[in-house]
Amino acid sequence: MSNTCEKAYITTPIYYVNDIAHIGHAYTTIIADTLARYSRMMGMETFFLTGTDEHGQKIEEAAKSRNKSTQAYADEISATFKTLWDDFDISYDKFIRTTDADHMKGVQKAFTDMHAKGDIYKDTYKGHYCISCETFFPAIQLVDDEFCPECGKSTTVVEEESYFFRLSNYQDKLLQYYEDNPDFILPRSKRNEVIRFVEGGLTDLSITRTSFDWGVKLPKEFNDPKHVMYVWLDALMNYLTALGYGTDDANIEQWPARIQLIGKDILRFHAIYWPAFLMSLDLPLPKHIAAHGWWTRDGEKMSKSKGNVVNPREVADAYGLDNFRYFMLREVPFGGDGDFSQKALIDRINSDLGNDLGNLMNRVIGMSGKYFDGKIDSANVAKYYQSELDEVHASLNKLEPLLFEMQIHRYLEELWRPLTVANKAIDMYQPWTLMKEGKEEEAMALNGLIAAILAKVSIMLEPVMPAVCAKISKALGFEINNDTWTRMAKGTDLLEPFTLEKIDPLFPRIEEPLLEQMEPIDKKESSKKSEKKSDKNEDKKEDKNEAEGIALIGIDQFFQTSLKVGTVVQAEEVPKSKKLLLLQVDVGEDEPRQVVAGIKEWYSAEDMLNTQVCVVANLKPAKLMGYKSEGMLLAAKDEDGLCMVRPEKPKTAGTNIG
Ligand code: ME8
Repeated sequence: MSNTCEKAYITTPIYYVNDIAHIGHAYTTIIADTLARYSRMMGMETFFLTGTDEHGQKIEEAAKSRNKSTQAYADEISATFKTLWDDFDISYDKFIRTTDADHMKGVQKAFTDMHAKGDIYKDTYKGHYCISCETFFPAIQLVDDEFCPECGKSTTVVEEESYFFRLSNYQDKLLQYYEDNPDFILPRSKRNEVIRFVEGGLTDLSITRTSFDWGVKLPKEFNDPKHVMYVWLDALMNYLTALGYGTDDANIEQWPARIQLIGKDILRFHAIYWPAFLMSLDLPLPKHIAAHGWWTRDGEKMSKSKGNVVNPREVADAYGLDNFRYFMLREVPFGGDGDFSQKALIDRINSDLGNDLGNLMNRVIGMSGKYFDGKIDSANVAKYYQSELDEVHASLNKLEPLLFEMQIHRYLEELWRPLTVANKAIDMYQPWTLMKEGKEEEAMALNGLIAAILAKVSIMLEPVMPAVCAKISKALGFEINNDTWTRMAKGTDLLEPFTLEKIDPLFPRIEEPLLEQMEPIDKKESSKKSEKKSDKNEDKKEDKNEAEGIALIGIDQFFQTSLKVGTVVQAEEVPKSKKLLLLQVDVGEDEPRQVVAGIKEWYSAEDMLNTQVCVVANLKPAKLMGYKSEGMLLAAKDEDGLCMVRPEKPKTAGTNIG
């Protein structure tokens, strides 16, 4: 029985077929799969879309370099994605390919409709094009006048006749939309980036190419056969054509999407171009565009040339698919970057899964087997353990919003609380003591409590770890479905009396990395090796840093921090605070930033006014004593007190430091 009939259309990006899938692709797909599974469990009409993006120069060139026809090459790589998702039991409802005939028809219809609306015109385009990113960049954005600012590869100058989409017409409408729908872009920290970009001014978008022909042709009525569609127009439209847009409209009522998952690399396309296209087509916008962060491997960017790309199939085969899913979703706050290492994965498996969940299952199997022939009866749980039940239900009630606000790591964190309650209850009430004291009813109720907690947790964990949770629920004599979700996870029902089935340990302990060739260079190893280096000074420096606990970072990690010169244009005390000053700091933007600084013990508001400071300008905003703080000031503090770090000579507000 379903208690809701809302629709949930959930999408992943469609992946380029220029390469096979790695853990980044698996991450996006696993998050989407988790959301789709949860939506189905709660009775929503769910449609989950994934697929492959197969047009464009990049694919044409990848095929050529392998001496294959472009279509044959696209077929081959697309199939590797599909097989991987099938082997991973990804619960997609449709796998779309942009070479599907229906998709191409839909893209042509969109082109015709946008043109009829007056949003498409023909002109000449001259610009620097990056084939790898399939994007034009203005000259000022290029690195050393030539290289792509996104991927660093060489760009080519392209001058060609092109059709343009009037993106500039949508600048105000987009800004209004972001303002009216603060949750459109998740996480919210990413929203500001997009707003700033749009505020910077949108130029019209070139949406056709004549320099190659592996793409969707213009509709016949345009009589312009040398043009093919820009891959991003083609690709973004997949979210609509998958529902039948432009052909049979079979599932079109699924639109708008509830959540469109993407990596942060393609946020601009999804949060600016895509809504503008939809506005032009008079269609509603998706509820959320959710952008996750980037996975690295042992701290380094993954790339084929470095040979450090993590193959998701290899990891899942070695460590278990569900364990891999849990690790990816638990390890990184959504939106943040994550690092893959076998050590981190093993820690999660042994600790969260083995110690907390698996061990609890073993304990309840052991206790019920020893004292009650495996029988479990929940009749008296509430009589003896109401406060534990209340605690468990309070945690469970917090979960659902966390999932749909894309705080999946917090969802899992909160879901672990009931397990702590259960483990604590066993330690505190000690079933063996209860039995010795002849309190059988109480001991049985304790078993009932533990089994019920395991059942409730397994229901809510099922979307993340479907196979493991199926094993748990089978052992506990129930099935995970909309009915049990409603009664036991959302509601307070406990398990019907049942006989516990013995199962093998769910998470055998892992003592060492299971994938030899993936073994990261161990720190000790690297310092051993470095002893052999002739440059001993270099070694000493490294050793010193390590001894002082200073982690070494690469220059690109340093440049992830935006440091700017700021001028304090207003300063006052935060009422009732001994430590805080409220500053307005000009960092060269339209408006000064508000910064709450804990410096009042050393600087008065007057001291700070009209002085220059160094500001960390890309920190997530935080609230301090109810005041929003949009940056941090650099200062140095020792036993003599604190002093601000300032430019030696006055500098224009907003000047970059680095
Ligand atoms: O961009 N960490 O396709 P793509 C995390 N075809 N996620 C990663 C990742 C990493 N290291 N590497 C890739 C395209 N991803 C277009 C999309 S949609 C209309 C068209 C994930 O094959 C992440 O989701 O380059 C990213 O957005 C996606 O793969 C890009 O896949």
